[in-house]
Order: sequence, then C-alpha cells, then structure tokens
Amino acid sequence: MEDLTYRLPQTRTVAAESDGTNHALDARRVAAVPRAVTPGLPGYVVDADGGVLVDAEGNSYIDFASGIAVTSVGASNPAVVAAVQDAVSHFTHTCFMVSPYESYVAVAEKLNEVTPGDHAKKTVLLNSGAEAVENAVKIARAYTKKGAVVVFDNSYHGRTNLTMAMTAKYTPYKTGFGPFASDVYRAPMSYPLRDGLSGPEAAARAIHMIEKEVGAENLACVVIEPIQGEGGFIVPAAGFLPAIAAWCKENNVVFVADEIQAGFARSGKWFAVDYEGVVPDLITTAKGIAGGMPLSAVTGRAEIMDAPVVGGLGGTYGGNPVACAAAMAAIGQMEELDLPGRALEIEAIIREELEPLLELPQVAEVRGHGAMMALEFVDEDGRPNAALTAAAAAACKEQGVLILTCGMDYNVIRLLPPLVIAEATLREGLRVLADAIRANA
Ligand code: PLZ
Repeated sequence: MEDLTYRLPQTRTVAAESDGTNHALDARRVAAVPRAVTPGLPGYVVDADGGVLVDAEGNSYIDFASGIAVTSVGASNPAVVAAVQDAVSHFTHTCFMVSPYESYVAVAEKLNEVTPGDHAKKTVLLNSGAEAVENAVKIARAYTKKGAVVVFDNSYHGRTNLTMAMTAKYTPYKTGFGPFASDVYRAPMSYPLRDGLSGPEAAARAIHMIEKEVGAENLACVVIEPIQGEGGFIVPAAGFLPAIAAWCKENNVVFVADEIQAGFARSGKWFAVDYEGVVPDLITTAKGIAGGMPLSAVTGRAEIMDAPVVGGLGGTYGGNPVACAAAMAAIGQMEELDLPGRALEIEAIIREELEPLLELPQVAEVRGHGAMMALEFVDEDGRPNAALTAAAAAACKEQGVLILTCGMDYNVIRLLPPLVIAEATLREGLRVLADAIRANA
C-alpha cells in the first residue's frame, strides 16, 4: 500500500497512568449530557489525522471506526480543510432555497455522475443519513402514488420517527420511543452464514413475503442496505440484490439503495451495489461524502426525483455551502488517491492478518468488502457470542485501538479504518485485535 504523508505521528501510545483530564471531561459530560448519549472511548479527542485519534491526555489511538464510516479521507484531510476554510471565509450559510450558490449544484452534478447508471439523474442535498432516507421515501411515494415501504431484517436507517420504524433493532434505538410510523413492513434478509440460502432462494423468500403480506399495488419502495451496517456487516448472497431490484422494476416499485455506510469508496467500489451491477432507482448517501462535514443526499432517476411538487423538498441547512465545499474536496481526494483501490488493499491486509483466526471455533466468519470488514463470533454451541465480542473490543480500546461492534446480537466486530490509514498502522492495529481475540477466546 502506498505511503501517504501525515501531519500527526501515526503512532499508538497509551499512558500507563492517567493525569485525570479525560475523567474530568467525562464528569462534565455526565452532568451536562443525557445518559442516552454515551460515548465508547474514554478519551476526549483533541486532534485526528490519517489513521490516528489523539485525546486530551496525549494518548494516540489507532482509529478503526472513522467516526462510523465518515472520515474515509481522514479527519483533517488537507484538501478538505483548505476547501472548508475558503468557503467559510466567504459565507457560512444562505439557505439554498432562499439564495442559491454554485457548490450545491456542483455536488449534485458530481453525485449524478459518480452514482451507478448512465440514465438522467438529479440530486437533493440534506444534512443527515436519516433525513436522506426520509426524503427517499417521500420521493418514492410522490412518484408511485403508493404508501407502503418494505425494509429488511437487521436493517438500520436512522433515529427519526419514520427511520426508527424502518430500523430493525429495538434496543437501544426504539426503546420507549413509539408509536412508530405506519405502513412499514420487514422482509427476510439474505444472511448466508445463518440461512445457508443462495441469493435467488433468499430473494424468492423475501418476494413471497412482500407479495403476500404487502402487495405490489400498495408498495412505494423497497429500501435496502447493499451491505448491512449496524445490523452486522451482512453481505447478502450473490444474486439477492439483483433479484429484488428486478422484481421492483417489474412491479412499479422504487428500489432504494441505502449506501449511507457502504458508499463512497468504502467497499472497494464507488458504491456497494457495483459489486453486482445493480442500478438503484434512488440511492441515499451521507457519512463519507464530505470528509466529516454533515451532508447527505438522495440521487436518482430524474423522472422520480422530479415527482414531488415545486417546494416539496428542502430544509434550512440542506446542502450547506461549507459542507458542499468539503464534499467536492473529499470526492476529489477519493478520485486522486484512488481510494476504492486503497480500500481493496486494506481488505487484502485485513484478510491476511485476521483469516488465521478462523482456526478458532469462536470465529464463525471473516466477511465484507474493502474497508468494511467484520468478524462474527459464536460460542461452543454456535450461538452468538456477545461476551467474546465485547471483551475483545474492550481489550483493544485499553491498548489504544478503537474498535466498533455491531450486529442484532452484539456479536460482530466491524472494521472501518480511514481509507488513508498507513499500512504499518493498519497492521499494528490488526495484530492488537488478533491477540485480543485469542486472549479472550
Ligand atoms: N442508513 C445504512 O448506517 C447511520 C448510526 C449510529 P445518520 N449509521 C450509524 C447511531 O447509533 O446513530 C446510518 C446508516 C445507514 C442510515 C443511517 C443514518 O444516518 O447520519 O446517523 O442519520
């Protein structure tokens, strides 16, 4: 993997003794912030670059989280920093609906160009992933004049009321927050490790459920993560996505790919649907799109995107000019540094370092694409092993490697390093992880 240059030393250092700074900051958090927002890392970040995060006590952590798949180009990528500084020195905000500016249009043009398919496309810009998903559903309903929404087992689409209804996992995302939006139905997902079905078999099972329990004549859209993120980094069996997309096309149902976590070079392709040549009608993006600035988008077929009435889409901040400048710089970096290619190199290194762990009976699978890889853990009876997952992640954190878990059963470790991470840093973090798994297995 090619070496890049970094502003901060790409080292892992955790002091044996704390000077109390992080603890004091955490005491302020506990007093000022509701317990519902509880961070994973004990350290409070003061700087970040390349593959490392530095905390208020000077500890330097290897970052395998990227702020949940956001800082793909790095958390202080110089091109993004320069673009943000330039934009912010001219104007911070005007509201595109009130007084427009060029960078919004430039981001829309860029997304229309880089997303799958060569048909005419249009893009609306928003703030968060959940807001993009909400808008995709609004657009699909306006276009089809139908109301129902189909999502899948294990799916994650956000924390707003509609997207909570679309999200599978109850605790913690929905606990105490109902009633939820109606007309949302959950179809069985392809989960090769657990169901043993081929892609076409799993698709037939899902389509049967959709036809019998929802009815195509009522269905506005099917929304699916091409690689499920929070739900466990589940890669559907080959042929599943194409079969669902083909059924949607035959039945006047809008096929929406939620690429908020898997998109923008993360999977080793520009978009995860590219692995199977699937062209979604609508695609939602966020996270990696703007180098850490809040921005999201819905991109899709021009005739679908133009279905809502004039004034029907928008919001005060959607497509903020500073976030748009950051997006143009971040996407430029993905092209210039060939970050899809780098994600594939990261996958090869992860497989080389972690696949030997498959000899442990507790490691059921090493799976994923690109820099979106995961390990699923089981116990001696083949049941989900949340205890080992939590213990390994905690041991990593203690040793200066920030690891995220996921999965409906809390038994998956996921790896989401920045795509600009250095090879030596990546290997060092993976070896800490491998040792932590062996020590706790
Ligand atoms: N769709 C596929 O992964 C966000 C959220 C973590 P927002 N995933 C991380 C958490 O605990 O809140 C996500 C996603 C997919 C939609 C979203 C929602 O994106 O930007 O968090 O709203």
